[in-house]
Amino acid sequence: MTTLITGGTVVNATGRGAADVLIDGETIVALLAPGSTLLGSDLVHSVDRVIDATGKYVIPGGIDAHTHMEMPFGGTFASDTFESGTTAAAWGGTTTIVDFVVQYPDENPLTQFALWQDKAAGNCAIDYAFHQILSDVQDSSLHAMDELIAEGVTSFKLFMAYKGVFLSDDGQILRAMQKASDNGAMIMMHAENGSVIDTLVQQHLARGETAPYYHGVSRPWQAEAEATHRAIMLADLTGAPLYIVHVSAKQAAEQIAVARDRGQNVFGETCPQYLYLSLEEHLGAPGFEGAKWVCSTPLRSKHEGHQHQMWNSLRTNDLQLVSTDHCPFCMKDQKDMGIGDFSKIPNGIGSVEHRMDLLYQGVVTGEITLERWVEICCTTPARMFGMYGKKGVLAPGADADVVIYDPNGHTSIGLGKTHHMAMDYSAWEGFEIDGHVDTVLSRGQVVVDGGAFHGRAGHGRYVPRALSQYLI
Ligand code: DUC
Ligand code: ZN
Ligand code: ZN
Repeated sequence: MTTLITGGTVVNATGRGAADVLIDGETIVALLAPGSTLLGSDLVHSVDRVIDATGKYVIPGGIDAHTHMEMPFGGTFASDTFESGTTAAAWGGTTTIVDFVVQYPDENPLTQFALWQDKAAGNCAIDYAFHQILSDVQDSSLHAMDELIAEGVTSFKLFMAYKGVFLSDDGQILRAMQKASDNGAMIMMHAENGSVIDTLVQQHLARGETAPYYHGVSRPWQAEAEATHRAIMLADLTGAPLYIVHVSAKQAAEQIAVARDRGQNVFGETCPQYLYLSLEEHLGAPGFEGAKWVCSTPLRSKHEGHQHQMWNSLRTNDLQLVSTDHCPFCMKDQKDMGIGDFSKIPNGIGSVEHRMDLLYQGVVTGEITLERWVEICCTTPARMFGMYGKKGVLAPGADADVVIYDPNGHTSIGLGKTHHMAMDYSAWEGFEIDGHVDTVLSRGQVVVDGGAFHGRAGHGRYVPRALSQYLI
């Protein structure tokens, strides 16, 4: 099957231009000047299928490098399965996810990896890869890191919070970092000071401050900035590369910038919720409504310049990419477990379907360029996590993961069910998007077109990843 996408403006991280994209089977074979002929024949009439992208942007498929489908967490499971979550991702122009294999203390990381492969196999509508969560790092976890790298899992998430669940202490973190500096793995860090947070949580609850708002207040920016600094110091000591996940505090972003200026291999992501949503307006919504936006790190105060700093850091490359931390829970029977005690609300927000649209708003409002949009949503995730070349770029030899984005289209994230995620609410209710995902191809297959879904569970393949292409 050959496909020609004609008439569009091709946008890569490196620039934009009028070009036609020629696809053979699953692979891009050429970017051509508009109207090109090949060996004398008119391409439009010799390919099997022509897709007209006139007036639209043609970009690499989005890569969401931080999702939690079916995650067992907070006494329940994230509500999106691999099938529903990857279908929703496709609707929103994301063609690859990197999900997290979960290992709780006493579980074997390799067994958990096999389990997650089983959960995902045959169920994904788009391609998928895995990071591995390591809790309570032990000798066995260190051995498993080498074996997992051979399986294409080249990044490991550690936690400085959630004591008794995920937390590793500084010595354990140090040992995992020493290992990573040997084998080239990327250490991903949930950087919040867990002990400080646990104490503040107990103090708020003892005062009867039980509403969702206090989730945010009990996880102050100082706890994030301090842990970020500590993680950076431990990485510096060991020489391990470090990637800070879900950065939300201005002061944490500043720590990353200082480390990078010193020449350290420290990277960071932020998420759409930290660019648009706030402690006061969302977590502080009346009654129990704020539970919709309970996630960690938490939404920050709108009065302290955090959102502004996130956009600045994305523009200046002090933060390199945007993932969602997609970890959806329904209000009914999930979030409502925390009525009367905010610490029992499962932590997470669902955004996998909206990331490309929400970040495109940064282009519309002048926060980032069109090319930077592609870079932070598609290209850098591929390079950061060892998939670039096949993923993250429109170029000969790359997988034909392509999004046709209409800058003149409109997307309403309305009240009620206007999304495809398995959630009974939307964290983005009421957002009006200037732009629209029109057509999505995953390895040459049209999976979304003209408001209809043409994909199928099982089309998505596991992507074994190389080491980060950001490192020498
Ligand atoms: N934060 C969340 O909000 N959910 C999943 C795990 C995490 O770190
Ligand atoms: Zn985390
Ligand atoms: Zn996460």
